[in-house]
Amino acid sequence: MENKYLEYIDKVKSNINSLLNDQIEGLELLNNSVKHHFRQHGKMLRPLIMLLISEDMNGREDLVLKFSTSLELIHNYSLIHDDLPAMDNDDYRRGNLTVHKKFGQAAAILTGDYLLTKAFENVTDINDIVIENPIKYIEAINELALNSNSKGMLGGQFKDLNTNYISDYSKLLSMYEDKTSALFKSAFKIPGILMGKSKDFIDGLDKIGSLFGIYFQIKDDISDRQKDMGIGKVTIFTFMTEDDINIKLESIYRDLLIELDKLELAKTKELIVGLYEK
Ligand code: GRG
Repeated sequence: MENKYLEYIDKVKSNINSLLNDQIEGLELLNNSVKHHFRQHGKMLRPLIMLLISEDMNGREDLVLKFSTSLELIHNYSLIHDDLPAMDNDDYRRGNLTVHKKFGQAAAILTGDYLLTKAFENVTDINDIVIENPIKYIEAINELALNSNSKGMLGGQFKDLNTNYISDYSKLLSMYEDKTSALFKSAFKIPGILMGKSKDFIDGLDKIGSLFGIYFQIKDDISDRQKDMGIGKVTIFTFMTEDDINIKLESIYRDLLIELDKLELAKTKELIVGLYEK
């Protein structure tokens, strides 16, 4: 991985470590569960994308670091909740026991809630930054909230629960767009919002987030195919043959690169090409 990427990832990790270091008497279980979950960080794709988009536009790294840290916290909350027995019921996450397996379901629910709330505590703690355009700053927070909530990730998870709803490919896409693309949309759009880019430009970033998330989710369906079949989960394989899925993926990827070129997002494009063409 390029040094610049590692540098960005290290900055987000160090932000996360210092933010989640509340030493409150009586909350040892919370400290332990957070420490356990973050023993292994993820790929940090969402913060990395946000920081590269900002670099492509000569945005302010300090502001975007704050938002990218919060975005990664929200992503981690969703994973902890998604692993619960009432959802995906997974015993392992990133090679370690899931939070509920190690500390129980109540601790896992509350740890997820803690990360979600901490994300908004972090972006609204403005002591360490200078905000030149408070309206745009609030719009960026709103974007993060919208993409996390019922018009975004949480809504997608509810659509996923509603098996009657996913009756065809377009409904599946609408669920993927919410469940998976929404947080990526935050990654692509927030730097543009903070910089006060035009509506057309932000719409372009939204489209890129949507395409990237769907591409990412279909790839995930392909790698989890056997596991998903075993539990009868509705995925893209429910509606399409493998050949058609590959054709679809290629066309989404082509469109994604075209949109990145249109907005001259060269460094972000380089990351994506590096991820999928190696
Ligand atoms: C909203 C209550 C509530 C729960 C959240 C929406 C949700 C439940 C979970 C979504 C998690 C999920 C399965 C998303 C699909 C996308 C996906 C494969 C995420 C994994 O993301 P990576 O690969 O993970 O970026 P790392 O480990 O690298 O951070």
